[in-house]
Amino acid sequence: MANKNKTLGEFIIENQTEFKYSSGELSRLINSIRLAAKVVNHEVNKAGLVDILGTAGETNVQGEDQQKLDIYANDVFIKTLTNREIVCGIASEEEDDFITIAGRNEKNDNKYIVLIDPLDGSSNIDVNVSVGTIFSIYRRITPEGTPVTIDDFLQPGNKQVAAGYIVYGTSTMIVYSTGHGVNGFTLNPAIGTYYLSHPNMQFPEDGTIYSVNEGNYVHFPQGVKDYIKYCQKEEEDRPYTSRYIGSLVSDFHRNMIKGGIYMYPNTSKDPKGKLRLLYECNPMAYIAEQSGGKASDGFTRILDIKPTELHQRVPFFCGSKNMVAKAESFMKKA
Ligand code: P6P
Repeated sequence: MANKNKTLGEFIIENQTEFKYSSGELSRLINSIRLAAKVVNHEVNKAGLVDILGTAGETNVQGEDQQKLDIYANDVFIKTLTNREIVCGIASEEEDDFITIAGRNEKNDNKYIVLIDPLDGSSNIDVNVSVGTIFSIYRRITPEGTPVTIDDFLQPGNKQVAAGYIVYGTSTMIVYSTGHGVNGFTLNPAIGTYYLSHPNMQFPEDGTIYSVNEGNYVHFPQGVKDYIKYCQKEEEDRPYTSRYIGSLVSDFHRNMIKGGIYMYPNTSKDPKGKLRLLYECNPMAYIAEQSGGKASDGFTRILDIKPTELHQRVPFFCGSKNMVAKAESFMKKA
C-alpha cells in the first residue's frame, strides 16, 4: 500500500528511474509545475479579496474575455517553466502562437515542450467555483540546437511523455501521469507541501453520472441526443445523475473518482466542438487512459488524432470506458 504520507518530491525521486528518459529533467519539469501551481493557488484562493477579478478587457485567441487571473496564471507558468532550463518551447491557450525558449546559453538544447491551459474554467472564478490548470508534455522532435517549430507542438497525443492537471477546489490537488498510472497529490497549504493522497487512481469502468451542457441539446448530433435520452430512461440502473460544473477539470476529477462520462460534443453552432485538442483533450485523455478510462471524439481515439493547428477544437467524450463505448455506439448508429 502506498505510503500516504509521501510527499510529491519524494514520489518524483522514487519513481524517476521508471521513466525511460530518466535523466532527471522530467522530474525537474514536474517540480516546476508543482511550484507554479502553489503560486497560482495562492492567488486563486484570495481572488475574492483582491481586485484581480473581472475581465482584463482583453480577449484571447479564442475570442473569450480574459479574466485577470487567466493572465496571471499564464505568466506564472511561463516564467517558472522558462527559468528551469528544461523546456525549449511552450504553447498556451492564452498565447496566439507558441513561445520558443532558447535557454540561458541560447543553444536551444532543452528537450521538452509543454502545452498548457493555465486556468481552465476561468469564467467560474467570479462565482467561486473550482477551476484548474491542464498541462501536456512532449519531447521535441526537431533537431536539438535549433529553435522549436510548429511540428514539435503538432504531435498526436499518443506521443505525450507526461500530462496532468491541477484542480483548485475545496483542496488543491495535482493529478498526473508519466505513463505508469495516475497519482493524485493534495496540497497542505499550511506548509506548502503536496502529499500522496490518491495513489494509483483508477477510472471506474462504469458510472451513473453524465456531464454535458444540456442547454445545447437542440444543437447536438442525433447520436448525442439519443445517448442523453438513454441516460434518462427508467430501466436497468438508470436514470443516471446529471452533474455539470462547467469546469472540465472539476467534472473530470469527480467522474474519475465516482465513475461517469464528460461530453462536449460538436454542435451546429460549434461544428468542431469547444474544447481544444492540444492542451485540454489530449492531456485529459492521457490521464483517462492511464487510469483505465477512455476518450474519443465520438468516433476516433483522441490520442490518435493528428493535430493540424495549435488551437484546434475537437468534440470530446471522456470517462468510464463502458459509458464512453455506449455513447460511441449511439454516435455510430445515428
Ligand atoms: P460551456 C471552460 O471554459 C471549458 O473549457 C471547460 O472547462 C468546461 O467544461 C466548458 O468549457 C464549459 O463550456 O459552453 O458548457 O459553458
